[in-house]
Amino acid sequence: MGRYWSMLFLLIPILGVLTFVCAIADIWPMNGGAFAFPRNHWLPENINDHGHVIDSLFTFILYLTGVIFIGTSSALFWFMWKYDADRNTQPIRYTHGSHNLEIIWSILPAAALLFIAIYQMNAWADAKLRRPTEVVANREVLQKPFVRVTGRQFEWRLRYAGEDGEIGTRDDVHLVNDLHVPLDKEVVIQIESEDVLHSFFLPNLRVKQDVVPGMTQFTWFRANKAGVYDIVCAELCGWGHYKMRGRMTVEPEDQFKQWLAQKFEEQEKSGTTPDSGE
Ligand SMILES: [Cu+2]
Repeated sequence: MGRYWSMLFLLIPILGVLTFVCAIADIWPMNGGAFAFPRNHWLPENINDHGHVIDSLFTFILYLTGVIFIGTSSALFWFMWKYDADRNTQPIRYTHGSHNLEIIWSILPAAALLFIAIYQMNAWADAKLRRPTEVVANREVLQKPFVRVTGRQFEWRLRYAGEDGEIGTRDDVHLVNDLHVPLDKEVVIQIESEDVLHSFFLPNLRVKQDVVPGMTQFTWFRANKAGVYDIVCAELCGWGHYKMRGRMTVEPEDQFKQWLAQKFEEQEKSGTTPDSGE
């Protein structure tokens, strides 16, 4: 009887590996075809110049954990198969563990984690530490954000810098959930929270930044394909978390400027400025 159970355990690595192979090779049912369900289950289209760095890190870790997963679940199957109680004629021998094995399976994972920590350092620095710079009056300074995103239950409030390039002045444009980004241009976004923890996630740009109340943070990217994409909250932030979505429109810079000027005009005409906390 025990051998049937061991077969069940063998199914886990087989089905698991099949799922990922179908996703990576883009074949049914993990592809984006007409009858596929769920659709486009793998990574969304990457439109960030730096996105491939994140994707290859993701793939590398997936392969690494995949190999370990196959190894450990095969071993589990093998032991259940070989030492099935019904078929075991040998007398049972008790053991209190192996010192050597303990050392090996402590050192191997530690080494793997250390390797990943060092291997991803540059990608982390590019995404989180090396904010783009610009030259102002012959001095190299950190690039200013063109929009401030404020997460609150349950929407993204946006405050665009307007023509003067400064956030917090009279020509700012206030909008909700409607982020527009100039195409092929390195941009900086300022991120804040008004209430609880959120996470500002742009799946197509491979950008994800926790939004922490009381902290002002920055993220930057260069979008290289025009279109309309998702903004999602990736941190459970309350009952309405699921609907905390926005829209990101990537468009050529002149079009972006035109759009912003038009939004400013509309705002002036209506005479109302959404309450954005200041
Ligand atoms: Cu949220």
